[in-house]
Amino acid sequence: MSREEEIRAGLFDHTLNGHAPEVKALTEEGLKLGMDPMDILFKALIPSLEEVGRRFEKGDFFVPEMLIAARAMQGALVILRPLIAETGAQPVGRYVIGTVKGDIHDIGKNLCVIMLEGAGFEVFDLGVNTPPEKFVAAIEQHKPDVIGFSAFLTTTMPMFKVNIDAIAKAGLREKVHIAVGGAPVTAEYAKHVGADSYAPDASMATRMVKEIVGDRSGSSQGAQALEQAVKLIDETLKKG
Ligand code: B1M
Repeated sequence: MSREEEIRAGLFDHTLNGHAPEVKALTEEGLKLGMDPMDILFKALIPSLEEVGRRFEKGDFFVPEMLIAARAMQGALVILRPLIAETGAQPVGRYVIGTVKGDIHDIGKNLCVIMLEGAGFEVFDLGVNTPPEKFVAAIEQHKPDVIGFSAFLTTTMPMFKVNIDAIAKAGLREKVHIAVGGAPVTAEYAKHVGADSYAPDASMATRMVKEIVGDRSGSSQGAQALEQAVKLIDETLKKG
């Protein structure tokens, strides 16, 4: 096994077991060896978190285990994010995103942020548990091309409709494209609540939004990273 393979396996195991210092150290070592940040993300960290979810469903893991695994991964994301984000280029568009009220999951949303930044968007991240009025205020303040809502629980998905109604009530509905996503969300549900688009994952979300605002970034580093990410995600998903 090469050192790179050992690092991928180590990242998978240590994320699964919530060993944050080891995840951080291996991420740093991998980067020093020249490993691609996208490779670290999509071939080690995300598959590990998917395994966490499977174990939670089976009853082998409980909330504390999910939490420490997520924290361990977040530590790696902090290191990877600036490497994926594009620097210095003219933004291709503005994007406001947040996890809806009542929902504190943020890893999937953070991945969307990383990918969007990587593709050249100026992103305003409102964080988790975001109330409708905060989304409305962000549209008024930042005048984004797109606003994105993430929901990760079946119980918080109805907040999409509440947010959209609040945006309409503020007279802003025609001014912004509304995108939704998150693990339990479907295209049918998105349509049902009146969203403009739905994407199943961060790469698709980024691809769609680039089409919406028109890609003025050419073949920038960020755009190339995005294309690479799309390929890696597709591969990861195909493997299951
Ligand atoms: Co929670 N949790 N959790 N959890 N958690 C899930 C989501 C769950 C599926 C686990 C399970 O049962 N298998 C389940 C939800 C079931 C359901 O409603 N369908 C669940 C539950 C039940 C809960 C609690 C209720 C548990 C409890 O307390 N009894 C509780 C709720 C807390 C709350 O929010 N109010 C809870 C808590 C937590 C932790 C805090 C411990 C932790 C979150 C830590 C954090 O995020 N900082 C946690 C975790 C880690 C998970 C799992 C294991 C992993 C989530 C994750 O990060 N996935 C998750 C199980 C799983 O997903 N297999 C689970 C990886 C991430 C890359 O994927 O989030 O799908 P995902 O994001 C994707 C896409 O969804 C998409 O792009 C992302 C990247 O490709 N996407 C968009 C996301 N936003 C988008 C927006 C877009 C477009 C695409 O456009 C705008």
